[in-house]
Amino acid sequence: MPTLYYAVGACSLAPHIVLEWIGAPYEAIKVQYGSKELLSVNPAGAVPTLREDDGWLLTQCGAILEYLAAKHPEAGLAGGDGARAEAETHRWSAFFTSDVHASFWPIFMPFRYTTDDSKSARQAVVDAGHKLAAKQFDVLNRHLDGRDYILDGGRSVIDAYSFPMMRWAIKLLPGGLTEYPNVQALHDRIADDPAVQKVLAREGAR
Ligand SMILES: N[C@@H](CCC(=O)N[C@@H](CS)C(=O)NCC(=O)O)C(=O)O
Repeated sequence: MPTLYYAVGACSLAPHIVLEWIGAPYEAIKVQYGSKELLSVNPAGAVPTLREDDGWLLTQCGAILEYLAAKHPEAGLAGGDGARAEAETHRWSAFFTSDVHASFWPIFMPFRYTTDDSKSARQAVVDAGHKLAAKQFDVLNRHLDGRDYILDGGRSVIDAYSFPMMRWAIKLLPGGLTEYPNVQALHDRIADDPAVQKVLAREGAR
């Protein structure tokens, strides 16, 4: 049975949702950043980390999501078949890892992006993060025009990947998702899913 190490409301929410969608047995362990338990499975001290019964450890959210989709083809969460569908999955996985997630780092942890510890310098970093995140949600909003899900093959691991980030946007961006109605609609579609509500309740995520 796979074990997922997660932190409340973090990007690890995505594989947590996917494990629930798949419906096979799994264990989910809540960890604190910087804890010995987390460092013992991921020297980067980051979530998510997935451990299989034979001890194999997989880190990086996008890799975990694509692995789970490939391991459980019966769940139909890969976003479609064929070389182009696979490339689209990699493309959007990279978008969430490198473009969207990265735009939140200056907002969550401005001190990592400036050696000036004045309030105004830190606020400038947060503001830059807001701008960068807005650009990424605009890209996603345009892509979602006329679509229910991100990939052509229907609901996929990539929609799960978008979910924690849409939640961060609602809480942390000055206008939330109001300027991105297609993104808000995707958020609401996923949030309405009973499996997603179950995971949010288990995590105690607000
Ligand atoms: N590129 C990694 C980033 C993982 C990551 O940074 N996760 C955050 C939570 S959303 C974390 O664990 N942060 C703790 C830290 O950076 O100290 C991935 O996609 O898995």
